[in-house]
Amino acid sequence: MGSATSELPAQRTPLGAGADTGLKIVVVGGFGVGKTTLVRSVSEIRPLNTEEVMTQAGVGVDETSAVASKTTTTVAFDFGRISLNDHMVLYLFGAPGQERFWFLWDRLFSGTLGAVVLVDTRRMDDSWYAIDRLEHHGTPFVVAVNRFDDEPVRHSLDEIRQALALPAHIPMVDCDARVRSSGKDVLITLVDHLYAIAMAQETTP
Ligand SMILES: Nc1nc2c(ncn2[C@@H]2O[C@H](COP(=O)(O)OP(=O)(O)OP(=O)(O)O)[C@@H](O)[C@H]2O)c(=O)[nH]1
Ligand SMILES: [Mg+2]
Repeated sequence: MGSATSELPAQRTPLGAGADTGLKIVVVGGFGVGKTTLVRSVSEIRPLNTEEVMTQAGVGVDETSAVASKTTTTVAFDFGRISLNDHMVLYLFGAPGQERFWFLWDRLFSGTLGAVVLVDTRRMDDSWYAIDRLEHHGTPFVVAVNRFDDEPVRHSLDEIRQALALPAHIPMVDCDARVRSSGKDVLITLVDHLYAIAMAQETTP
């Protein structure tokens, strides 16, 4: 046997240096809303992506009309990591968006503290399934509207809230999933929301 130990990778750093809280967060939403883009843009580690090239076989199965320039799709999940501060590290899981992979979602939700629902206003009804599943699991979430440049009309967050029938206490933010600082703001909104829920539970007798 060779000296296998010398080939072992460097020791794992479980959390960011000095961090003591790791939170599992999922990013969900319809097909092609930018989930992989968000995880990629905020992750500090090289994100794990399970992208596959879309082929002719998907024609008629996957709804690609609104995302014509898209050439790959997530077939399992994305994984990334970001330290929000010295104490808190988020583990990010991006769900696959195509309907035929939705059966993976319930597994992905296990142990999840909170979720980001990404919304594309050109295809708002694609978000309904994500919101329904999260409500069913009782998983707290925030809604981030990923603004694409070719939106025919720019709807306000209030209009989008109404269209999604979202209660007033669920935070909504605009974002550009391609921009790291914007993605990070979305995650901070979610952590603040989780913190507010935890505080409210603590003060309820
Ligand atoms: N113009 C614009 N393009 C974006 C934005 N966010 C993502 N994109 C592009 O939209 C395409 C789809 O993004 P993905 O991140 O693959 O979407 P996804 O939600 O992971 O897709 P699935 O996993 O297949 O459901 C990519 O080509 C991105 O570069 C955005 O905010 N603006
Ligand atoms: Mg993806």
